[in-house]
Amino acid sequence: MAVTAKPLPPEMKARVPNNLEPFWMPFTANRQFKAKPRLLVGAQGMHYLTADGRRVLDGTAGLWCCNAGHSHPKIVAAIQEQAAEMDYAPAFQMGHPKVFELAARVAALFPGDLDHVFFTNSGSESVDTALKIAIAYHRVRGEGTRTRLIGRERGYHGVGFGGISVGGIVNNRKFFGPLLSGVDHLPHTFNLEKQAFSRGQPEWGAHLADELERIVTLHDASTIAAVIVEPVACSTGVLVPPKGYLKRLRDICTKHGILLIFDEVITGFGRMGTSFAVDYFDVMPDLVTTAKGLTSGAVPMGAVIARKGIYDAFMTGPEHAIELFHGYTYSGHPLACAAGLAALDVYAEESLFDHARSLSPYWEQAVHALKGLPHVIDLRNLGLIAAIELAPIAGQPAKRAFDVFLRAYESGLMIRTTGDIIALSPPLTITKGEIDELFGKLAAVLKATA
Ligand code: PXG
Repeated sequence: MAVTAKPLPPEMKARVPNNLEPFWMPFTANRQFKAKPRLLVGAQGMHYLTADGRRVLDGTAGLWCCNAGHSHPKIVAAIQEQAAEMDYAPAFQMGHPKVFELAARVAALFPGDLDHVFFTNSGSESVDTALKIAIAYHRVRGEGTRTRLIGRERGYHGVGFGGISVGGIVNNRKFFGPLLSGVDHLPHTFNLEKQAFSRGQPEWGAHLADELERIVTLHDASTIAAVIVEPVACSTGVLVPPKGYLKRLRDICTKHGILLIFDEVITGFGRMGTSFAVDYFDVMPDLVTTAKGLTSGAVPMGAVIARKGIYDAFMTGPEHAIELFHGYTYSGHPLACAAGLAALDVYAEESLFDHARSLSPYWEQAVHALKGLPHVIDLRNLGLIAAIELAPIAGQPAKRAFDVFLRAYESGLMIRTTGDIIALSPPLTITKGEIDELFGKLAAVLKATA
């Protein structure tokens, strides 16, 4: 489909800034961007509208977050109404109805006794919150020696000091000093030789969970508070867990009294075709971190979901005493709660998680049809997530994928890249026709890329 440049309506033109310098852009090549900006001025459903008047198909749900599609009228109305009714309510020692309602609705989406919900404003805050809860949980139960945290290589858990400490991305770590002490890492689960072009979960690699036994032997279980992993490691290029791997991690954690934290900031709220990866893999963690899809990206919000036993362990001592010394000014912000409630309504009313599940075989076919195209050395998929790994240009890592990103954007398609890996994660509202369009555009760009 040709992308035609339409003149922008005057009210949108007025929004295009004339000075790009003051804004220090996050995780962005600032100088490249400011020399050739890519400004988005509108979003509707599956598309962005660019400042030069083009419609761009959103292959990434913003940054893996706009699961209900953009500017959904129901979510928009809920935010507008809430802003007019009550802008803010103190988060400490006060409450408002919607925060309790949203907590109950979120908890109801989880199986078993994942019953209690602590609100944050981002995935990074959710991760720091979960790590702190894990350490404090052991302490309030009289096991204060359990302070170590175990993450995983190639894990992404946001950018707080906790998240980068347990995370496994060298560039996110090496500039920022010694980080948290007492952290160790599991090996990541990706092996190109053994897993290339796996459809869904790879057969090879469950044994890598046993590395946790080695770490426990090294440090002793009595020093370890928690293990945190993304059920599917998304940001570092969609590393799909080998069959049986997560269950094995669960068993080892249980055996040693270690809490298991699933970071579901991306995998939550339908991305896998189930409510959460917890359901998809049928593995029960002790804590779950979420954000992004909780409000369909419309207002910043995160949440940590804790099993009943964890919450209950804190509910001791005098009744007037604060049980957990942690929280944010904007925990459970009314606008975020309104957006969250509306997003959950939309997910249910439009059966978006089921829609994602029923589309995922079609998605898988479309992903793997790219096999044989120039530079493609691996294809990976699960739920409505995919990665296309490209061979790097010799001596210029990440350059080829970035070129593909720029060309795709010019051709009317938004993708994400990390290193030489392209990641895709469209809004869950995508149709078969739009999947065809997405992969058609991407294939054309790959063919045209040196
Ligand atoms: N945990 C996980 C698993 C994430 O994916 C965070 C925590 C941090 O969330 P906040 O809201 O603090 O950013 C994330 C965020 C990408 C990309 O393109 C991924 C994220 C954020 C931005 C870009 O892979 N993941």
